[in-house]
Parts: sequence; structure tokens; C-alpha cells
Amino acid sequence: MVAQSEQDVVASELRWGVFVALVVAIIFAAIVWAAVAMGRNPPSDGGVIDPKTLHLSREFTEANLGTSVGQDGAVVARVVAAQFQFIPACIVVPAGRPVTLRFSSPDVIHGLLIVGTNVNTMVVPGYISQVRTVFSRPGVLLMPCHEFCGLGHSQMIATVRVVAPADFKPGPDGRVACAHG
Ligand SMILES: [Cu+2]
Repeated sequence: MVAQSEQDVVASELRWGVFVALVVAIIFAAIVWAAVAMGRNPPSDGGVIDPKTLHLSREFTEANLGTSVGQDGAVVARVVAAQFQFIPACIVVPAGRPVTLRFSSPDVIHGLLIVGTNVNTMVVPGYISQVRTVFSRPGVLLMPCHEFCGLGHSQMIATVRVVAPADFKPGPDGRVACAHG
């Protein structure tokens, strides 16, 4: 091996430094581009809400929880993640159609994922976590809490019932609920 001079080593370090800086700049630019030009933001970007009064007003009151279909046909499901349950513990969503999921917590930090889908978010008190997705096919999916939130954490699991579009029948008030719970 040829012995390198001190200057060679410094020059090599500088080259690698520039290379790494370029990689970081490209990744950073991609993140900014996705956020600004494509509107892709982290799931926690759904707005702020006071965890103390979550259940009293605005969208997370009891009557608003679960799945609803708006006048424009948009499907939105709202779920409260609390120690140690999801409320409601079961939601119904249609397959093959965009669904917006909105979550919030009245107590501590929770997290959730829906098994076999790209839905995966933290639920931080004070913020609304929003995930948009399309469920590809009908089935019963599990939605466990994936952030340790206390002694009952392992019991904290909900069910997502994905039904065929023909079986997705909102009531006159635009709401759809699981048959039991
Ligand atoms: Cu939890």
C-alpha cells in the first residue's frame, strides 16, 4: 500500500464530505418538494385539538365517532385512541375507495397501524393524526396500538371491517357502524 500524505488524506476527507453533503441536500430537497409541491405531510398534520375537551365539542364528540360519508361522498372515519381502547372499537370502511382516517388522544401518546396496509401513525395528545388510504380488498383487519401507553397497552386493539362497495350502505345520516360495537 502506498503511504498517503497528510494532504491526500485531507483532500479525500473533503471529497467525501462534499459527497455526503450533496446526498443530504438531495434528500432534504425531496422532503421539502413532497411537502410543498405534492402536499405530502406526516400523518400528524391533521390539525390541533385540546385533549382535555376532546369529547365535548368539535369532531371527536361521541356522536361524530366512527365512519361517516359526507355530502360529497367523502368517507371519513374518526377514532379516539385512549387508555386502553379505541373508540369505537370497530369501524366499517369501503374497499377500493379513498378513506380518510382521523385520530386523536385525550390522554397519552398512542400509535396505531392497520395490519397489511400502509396505515401507520402516532397519535399525540393535542394533535389530530390524519391518514388517507385506499383499502384494496374486503376483509377484517386488526388495528393494534403500537406505542406502549400503560399497563393495558396489550389489550388495546380495534377492528377495521373493510366491505365491498356494494355492501357499504350509509344510513340516512351518512353514518356506518359495525353491527355490534
Ligand atoms: Cu395505546
